[in-house]
Amino acid sequence: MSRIAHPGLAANITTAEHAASFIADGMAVGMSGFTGSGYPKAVPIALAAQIEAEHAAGKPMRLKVWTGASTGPELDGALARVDGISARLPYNSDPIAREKINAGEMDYVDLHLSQVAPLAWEGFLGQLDVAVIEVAGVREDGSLIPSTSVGNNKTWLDCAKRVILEVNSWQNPALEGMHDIYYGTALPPNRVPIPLTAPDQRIGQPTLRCDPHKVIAVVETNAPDRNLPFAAPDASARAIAGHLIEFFRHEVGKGRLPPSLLPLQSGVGNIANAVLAGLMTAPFENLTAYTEVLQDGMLDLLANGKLRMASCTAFSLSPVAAERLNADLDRFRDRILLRSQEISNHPEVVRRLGCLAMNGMIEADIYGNVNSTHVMGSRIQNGIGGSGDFARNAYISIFMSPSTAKGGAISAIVPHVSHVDHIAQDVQVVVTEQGLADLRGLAPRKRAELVIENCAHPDFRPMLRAYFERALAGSYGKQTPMLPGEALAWHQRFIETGTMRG
Ligand code: 0RQ
Repeated sequence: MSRIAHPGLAANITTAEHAASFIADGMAVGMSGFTGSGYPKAVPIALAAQIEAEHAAGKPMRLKVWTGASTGPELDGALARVDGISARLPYNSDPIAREKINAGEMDYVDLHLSQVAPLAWEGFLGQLDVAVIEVAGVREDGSLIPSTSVGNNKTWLDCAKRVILEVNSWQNPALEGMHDIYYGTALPPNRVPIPLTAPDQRIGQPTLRCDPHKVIAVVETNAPDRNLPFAAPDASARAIAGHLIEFFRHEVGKGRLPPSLLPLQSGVGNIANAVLAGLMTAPFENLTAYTEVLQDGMLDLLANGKLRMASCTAFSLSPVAAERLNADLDRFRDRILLRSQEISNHPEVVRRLGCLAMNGMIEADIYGNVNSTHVMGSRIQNGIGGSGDFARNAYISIFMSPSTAKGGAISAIVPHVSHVDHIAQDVQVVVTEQGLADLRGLAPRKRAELVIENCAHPDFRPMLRAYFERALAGSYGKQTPMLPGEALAWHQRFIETGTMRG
């Protein structure tokens, strides 16, 4: 049975190649997609072929590509490989695009994910020419059934001059009804409170609005989302999870957290997933999640009943977990809500609900400033994603990482971060496999002692102590002791010698 119940849109069905031919050099294209879910699978590949042909004919063709967050190899990978992206926002984890960005060949605008839609509405990002949006179906009235991510789809559909739809019949029809799309946002001075006071509350409608007159092409696909598998939690990830769960137990004991905790936010990556796995056997029941992505670990928590419900903007599931969810969607559909990313990550809502924000990091410094994005201060890894949306507004803001990287050559605890994403005020707890530093309410010198003693790897701890003592003695000021000439010497040493070890 056709997934396209609107007669006008059904008459617009065409090939991916024809749809792609509407996109021209210099255009800004808003694509669906968020952490490997719900991105268009056919038009970007056809577009890449078109770009390659244009380049072969000596003609320029590069696009500005806007998405929800990361996508799949058929989108970022395909377009980056043919040098088809001049500028990319707001989050990328594709290795080919990453190389182009780090080679200085592609502009990358790394934004807080909650802010992308408002920036577009405000006109600060410029004109959006075309939206290319994957949906699970089209209703008779022309409204769209979203697929496995919502991301910025509502905004791209509203702002774009023209729309191309991909209707993916691989997506489970039971997705219909799982989404909550809120149309109550307005720009200042007319902005009103977001009326959401609980993670499971619905404040919008299940479908996306779309003006059928803007739709220039509809392409039918049948292709899976392509998320990457997670690594099984190693000893280090399990230790991090253990420290964090012990911390939550302690906070419940002190009466600072309820026994069912507060809505969980868990970031991307293997460590975040391992922490969720750790919650499977932890003594907390009736958990909720108000988060950005629903990972394998959260699906397991939903399946075993520990997690009552999860609100997110996208699935970020391994292929095995995606198949599992797809095969058993009826079991989960009333307990998962997918929202637009300006709502899933909304600072006002995160603050109101009191989320427990748990995000990965590249490195933290002794004062608790956190670098989530840049290796050695200049090479982008992924992007800030939603970590800043949650960290600043969380009830407790937690950052976690193994204490070393690259086989022990790099310390994740450093004298000074080589790039700052989260200032010390936004970082309350730092966790490594070595231990946990609860920095709430502490002044900088106390924070430094705790981070060094609890979180640094024993191989690097003496070096950090020695630096801190020299800084205490020789610093220009004593509030946040620092030796500017030495503060980034560890990174410089790594760049020159391949190790931070002295
Ligand atoms: O590189 O793959 O080349 O070996 O960084 O590191 O240890 O696999 O950790 O998967 O948890 O990711 C911060 C990147 C951690 C992630 C980051 C290298 C390491 C490896 C990955 P290789 P791991 P994770 C909401 C929240 C920002 C977005 C965010 C991230 C690679 O958590 O992107 O939080 N966060 N969003 O070797 C040099 C160091 C390093 C280092 C790690 N100190 N120095 N390299 N690496 N630490 C969700 C969304 O926003 C979508």
